Amino acid sequence: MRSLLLLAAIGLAAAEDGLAAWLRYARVDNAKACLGKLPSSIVTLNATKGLPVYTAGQELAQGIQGFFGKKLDIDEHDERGKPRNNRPGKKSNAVTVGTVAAYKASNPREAAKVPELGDDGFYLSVSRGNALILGQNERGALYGAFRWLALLGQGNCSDFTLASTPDAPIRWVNQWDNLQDGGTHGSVERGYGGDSIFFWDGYVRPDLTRAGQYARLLASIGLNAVVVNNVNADPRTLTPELLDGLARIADEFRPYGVQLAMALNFASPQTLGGLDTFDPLEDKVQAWWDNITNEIYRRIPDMAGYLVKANSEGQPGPMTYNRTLADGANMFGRSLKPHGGIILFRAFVYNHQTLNQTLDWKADRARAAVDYFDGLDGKFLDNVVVQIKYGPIDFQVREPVSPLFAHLVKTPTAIELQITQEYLGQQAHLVYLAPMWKELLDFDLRVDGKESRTKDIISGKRFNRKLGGYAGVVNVGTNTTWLGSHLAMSNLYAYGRLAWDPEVTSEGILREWIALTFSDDRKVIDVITRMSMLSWPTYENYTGNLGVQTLTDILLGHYGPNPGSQDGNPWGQWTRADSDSIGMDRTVWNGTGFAGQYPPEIAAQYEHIETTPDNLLLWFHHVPYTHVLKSGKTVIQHFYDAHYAGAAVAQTFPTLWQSLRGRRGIDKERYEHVLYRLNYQAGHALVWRDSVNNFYFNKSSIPDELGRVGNHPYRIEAEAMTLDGYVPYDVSPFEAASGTKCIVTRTNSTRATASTVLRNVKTGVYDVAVNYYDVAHGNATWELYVGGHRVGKWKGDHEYILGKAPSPYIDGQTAARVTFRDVRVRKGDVLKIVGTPDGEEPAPVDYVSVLPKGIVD
Ligand code: GCV
Repeated sequence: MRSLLLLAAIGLAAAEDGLAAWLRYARVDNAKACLGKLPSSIVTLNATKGLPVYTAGQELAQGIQGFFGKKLDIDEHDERGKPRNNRPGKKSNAVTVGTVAAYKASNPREAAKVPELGDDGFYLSVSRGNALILGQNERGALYGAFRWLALLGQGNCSDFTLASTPDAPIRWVNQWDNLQDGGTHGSVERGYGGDSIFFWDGYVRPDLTRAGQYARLLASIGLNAVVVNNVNADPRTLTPELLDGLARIADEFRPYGVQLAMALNFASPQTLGGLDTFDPLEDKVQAWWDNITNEIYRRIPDMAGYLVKANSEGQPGPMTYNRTLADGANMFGRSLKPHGGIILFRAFVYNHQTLNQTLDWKADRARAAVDYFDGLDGKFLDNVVVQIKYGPIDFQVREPVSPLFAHLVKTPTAIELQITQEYLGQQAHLVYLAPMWKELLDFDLRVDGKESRTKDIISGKRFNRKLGGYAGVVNVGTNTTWLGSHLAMSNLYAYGRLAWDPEVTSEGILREWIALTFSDDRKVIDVITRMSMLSWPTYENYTGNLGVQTLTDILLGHYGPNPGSQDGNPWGQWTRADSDSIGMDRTVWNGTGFAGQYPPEIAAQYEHIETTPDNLLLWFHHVPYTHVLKSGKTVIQHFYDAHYAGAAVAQTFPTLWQSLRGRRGIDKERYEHVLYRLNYQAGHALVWRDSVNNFYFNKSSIPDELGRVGNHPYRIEAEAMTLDGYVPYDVSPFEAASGTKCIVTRTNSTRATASTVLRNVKTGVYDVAVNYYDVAHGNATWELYVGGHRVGKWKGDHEYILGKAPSPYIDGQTAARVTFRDVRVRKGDVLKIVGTPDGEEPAPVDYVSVLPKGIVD
């Protein structure tokens, strides 16, 4: 008790590890004010243990107890409305939860007043201590219960009535989980939150507790299916042992109304089945898929369906046999049809080996989806849905909406969003993505000259289609934070909320998520909202402007800066930057013709520089660096300014976060976790800023009008210091090091020092920043001394802490900064860095900045 009082006194909540995410059910601030308005019992209508209505009852009990400290009994009623557990039914003050059908059976007169609900929809009516939560189906009831709990958790216990049906039937999650660690890019491809929660060592994990907890989170935001394995699918997924394991995962999902779906390898009939072909038009291939599909449904009768990546990035597909993508997709459609399953067939089809930038000005990966699907609209079976990445390339910081959405009029489509931040900071940078998704969903493609917003195309409204919706690549892992960072979970929350209702605002979603994840303390909500709403434009500013794409290392981890890696390879994420000009000419009159893939009004807009928005200029046009934007700046000056502006905003994030220390809901564990990442982000934003600016300054030779680029008066380059055991090292790419060089220890067992006399520094108090490289496969130690005093010591352990793609190279992926505040420095002091290498990490140092108060460089 004493320690509790103490915790309350110092304002720190008990430590939290993030596992419960937004379902913490923590006590609300005005709990007392709500007590009189709450029901006294829960009545579940025709609930079966292990199915969603039963779960809804449990969640309501748990939630109300957590939020308000009020314990409710659950009275289970059967299909005729009779109490099952022999407790007399409560006459008043109850929350009743069930399906509309069950309610009709027991209460036909009242049920007639319930409005018509669509699939998965719910009706929620709260009035004077009574609540009625009805689902169009079982999971609809659970969605309704979670919605009410989300409101209660924000201290909203007022009376209201709400009927809500999701905007689209497909609200799926894609996990890119490999069966084995060391599969494509580790245990979860592009996953930054640890190993797969489903698979280990080639099998389904024996303990699937996390799978159930994951389903709970997903159901609470209205998501209804999970593709559990990587789209780069392993044919072994279809072996009997794995199928038995998948059935166990489906069992964990079922109480939450979440269905299991699977990614398939197109060549499985050959590689696994032993056939001499996987040609989709061969009867024996169809028979093989029919048979395996029957096997799956025997084990998992409610399986949602399949997801297939074909003829893309080395994956097999129908085009291997000169068959169309529709031939391929329909083969699965036929097998699934008798079971009511659907096939999501990806539009991410392109050849990453043949595009040639030098020989062909018109070559363009962005064209691939529309080109490959050309002529196929109307040729797909009615249980085939084409899953389209939001942009034509690959989850970049800014892309125009894929034009394929406008071409498939008779074919249902789903938008593929990426919650895992592959090109967007990999959860080590705060980037709240809802504002970007909203822009994409709201975009009007003007098909046939009529309003045709992406959200209305995928929901089926625009072209009168029944199927369609959302697929979110989430890639959670075994980390208790799920995604690798507490703040990144706002993206998962937003994904679910938008897939249910794309009209909700990015900020509204955020405020709700913060209240449930941390607390409804006004300042907590305001500060996290402010940081998060700034974060996408900030990230865009320091990573890739004017539609040039995220200028990351596309050949390695997709994480740090490496603008040069975009060009000169067949991956087709080109910028075509040379010494005078930059950008992809995608016009019809002179370029790749991609602009012409849009309906006429949009095509005309993108065809001309004057009507192309600045933020997509370099996506559509190749222009000189001196081209003047609508803003009045030149392209190159915009680059410089945006990178300085973005990095400057990132410096404010740690300070904003620190202002929340000790506030309600900001426990020590999460506080430190978030602060560590925001500090790291602030440092890495400077790495991004300088790398990209140096790269284009070097290419264009056009100086920054404000004289900042290449001019860093507070820096001491490590290679210019007195070295003992350290040697200079040429960093590649050159722009990832200040002055193109860093220092590394002579051998991987040499303890080394770099020192310098601070002759030009006036005596005073400074922030001292050290830029270094934290590479994988080693745990080097650095110590910083000023005037004989040790200022600090740190380790090269980001690979264990940050979750981002690990890299063994000294480059923009591994460049990092550590800052020591308020260091007393006397003119003439010796500044010394002692590096102790470990493993493959040679304690690399780039530079030291001795910064007067208020300056960051
Ligand atoms: C699963 C990008 C990613 C790949 C991913 C691919 C896809 O290229 O880098 O890791 O593969 O997209 O979406 O299929």
